[in-house]
Amino acid sequence: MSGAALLGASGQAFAQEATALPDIDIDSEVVQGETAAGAQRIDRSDLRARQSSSSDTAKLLQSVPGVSGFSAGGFSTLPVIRGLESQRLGVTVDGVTIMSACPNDMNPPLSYTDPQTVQSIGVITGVSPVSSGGDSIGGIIAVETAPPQFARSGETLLTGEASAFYRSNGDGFGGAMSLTMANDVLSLTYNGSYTQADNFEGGGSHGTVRSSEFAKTDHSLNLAAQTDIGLFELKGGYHFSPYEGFPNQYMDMTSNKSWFLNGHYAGAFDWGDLDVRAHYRNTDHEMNFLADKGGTANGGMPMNTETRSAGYNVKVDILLGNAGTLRVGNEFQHQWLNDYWPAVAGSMMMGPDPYINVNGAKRDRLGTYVEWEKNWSSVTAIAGIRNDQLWMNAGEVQPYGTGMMQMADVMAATAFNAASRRRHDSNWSASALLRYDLSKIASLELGYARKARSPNIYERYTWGRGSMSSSMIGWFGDGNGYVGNLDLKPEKADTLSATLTFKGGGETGWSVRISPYYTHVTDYIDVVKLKDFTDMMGMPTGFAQLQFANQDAEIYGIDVSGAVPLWSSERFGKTRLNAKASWLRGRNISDGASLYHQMPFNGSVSLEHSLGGLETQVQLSWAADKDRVDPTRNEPRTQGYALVDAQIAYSWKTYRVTLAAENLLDKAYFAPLGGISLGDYGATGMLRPVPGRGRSINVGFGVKF
Ligand SMILES: [Cu+2]
Repeated sequence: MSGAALLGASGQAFAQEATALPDIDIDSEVVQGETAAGAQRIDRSDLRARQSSSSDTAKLLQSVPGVSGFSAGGFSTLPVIRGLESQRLGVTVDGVTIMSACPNDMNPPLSYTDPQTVQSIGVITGVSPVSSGGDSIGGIIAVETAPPQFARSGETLLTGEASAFYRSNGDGFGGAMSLTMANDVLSLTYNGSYTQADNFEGGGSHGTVRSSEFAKTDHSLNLAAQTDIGLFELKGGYHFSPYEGFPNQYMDMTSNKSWFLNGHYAGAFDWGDLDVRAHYRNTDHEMNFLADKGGTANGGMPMNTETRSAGYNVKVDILLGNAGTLRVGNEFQHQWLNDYWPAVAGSMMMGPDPYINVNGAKRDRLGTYVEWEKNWSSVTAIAGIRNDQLWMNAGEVQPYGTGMMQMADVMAATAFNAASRRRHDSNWSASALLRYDLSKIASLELGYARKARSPNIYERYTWGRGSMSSSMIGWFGDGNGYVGNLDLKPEKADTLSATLTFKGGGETGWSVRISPYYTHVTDYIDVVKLKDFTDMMGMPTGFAQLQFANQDAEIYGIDVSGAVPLWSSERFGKTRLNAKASWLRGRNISDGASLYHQMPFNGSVSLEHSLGGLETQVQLSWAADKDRVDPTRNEPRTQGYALVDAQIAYSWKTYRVTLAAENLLDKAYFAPLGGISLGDYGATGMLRPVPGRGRSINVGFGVKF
């Protein structure tokens, strides 16, 4: 099985699966199999164990060593892998890339998923094969929903899963249902989920974190046909979020509607495999102020984004016998984006015309790759080369008006409209991976990749220079203003990564995994400061206006994880200890300072016990002081902390109940990548980082049928 295929593989045996003990120790899980890519997997049973604690798929991902996240709205955390944030990662849902459609990246790909209905998540933190995606320089996150199930010939199948949860902190609740009806040829699956929460309470005396409420619902229908020539799937879905507060943004999401249609064909032939996907997505996104930021009684500040994307993805695996497998792929993705801010009646600043932030921007990408994979008895090699052609363009823009207060935007719009905005990038990538089984218990994975990513629409085409207009741009949660840059070049990253794995005792045995890495990025899209913002008295506000700019950067670090069974007996059950730790340094070589939002040393230790249907887990996680910060963005330092989580779950027959205490000791802390609490700032005038969640008692219930 290839690295890419491994990411796509899902638990086919889902329907037949007994109520297995949930496998919570994903920290130490190394997916075995003939792969050199070292994918780590969070499977359905892991998600089932933790779905009552979070509706944010990206948050659950942080149990994988090397994965962290920029805090955002309640289901929109932006994943970070080894210091590279979401824009730089290859994130797919059912094999499809979802383009961000908001100047604050409020609707990232994982916000369209719900942990309750996700089947599995594959994560590659190190070097990945070129077949796993282009236009990214960091790791890979591949979310899969359940594959279609079929009945045996002459039978019909009706199967599914339902779940519900309640979280005391923020009064969160939700539920989900999956239902499959099938015969031996056709299979129809419905997936639906709903989740909502009020503002959560910070730990200790931190009080309510304003603008942290949310609600959303996701539905999908998948029709599949199993035929002589392969599997056909047609899947459509709808997502709606009526509100999602963003504690670390000036704006909140007040509506996000998105629907999609995906077609998929997979066929296995004598000569190899053929996999074809076609996809379309339509998203309408609206921002304004929720109550904590002043509401919309006087119009607020409406901001609208519309995105349409469409594309295809063809992958052919050609079996070469003793010479291995040749993989050839071609994909095209079209994105169209409009971003405009309607005038507010009676406002001096926001009128009389609509502000046109991005006018019909287009970002088209054609990717092509060739990859070769070969397995020997103890060695697997994957090597590939890839080209991505990027074509981008955007129309003319306009400020709110031509008044004195709007002069900075008037001049910026004139300059932007006079400039040539058509861009073309030709990005070459290559990667080589080697997996070597050194002995029965030890294996070594080595990888080198050069990968490239072109700027996104907001990095290239936002233009406003006013303090207000530029403060609306940016997904960094830092309160600063961001200005796009037409001169940006694509980022090019050279990455070396290695993983040494020791493992013994089979499925429930011990393991140690040590993964060092080094990445050098040429033309890393960071920022330079244009000016400090000042208040009416001319005093600096602590926020700055920044412009995206190419710089050079390097990130190096090490992820270590392991697990060991402590005892196992019929009478006393099984006990297991898991641990992980991550350390990294991210440096902007051009200005010598730290890169923004790099995690300090952090880790966790957990103890699990299972006896019959009863499972107990206690986890201690910690992060050290964050004292390496990016001075250009006025990034706050955060203090080290340790948190205790505990969970008890009981499964019988097809039922399962969980009771969990998150942040059991109600520790007050600030997440190192939490950003600035702007919702609180607006209400209290006090500037602080976003407090971490205080204690929450979470209960969950699930049933399979
Ligand atoms: Cu938004």
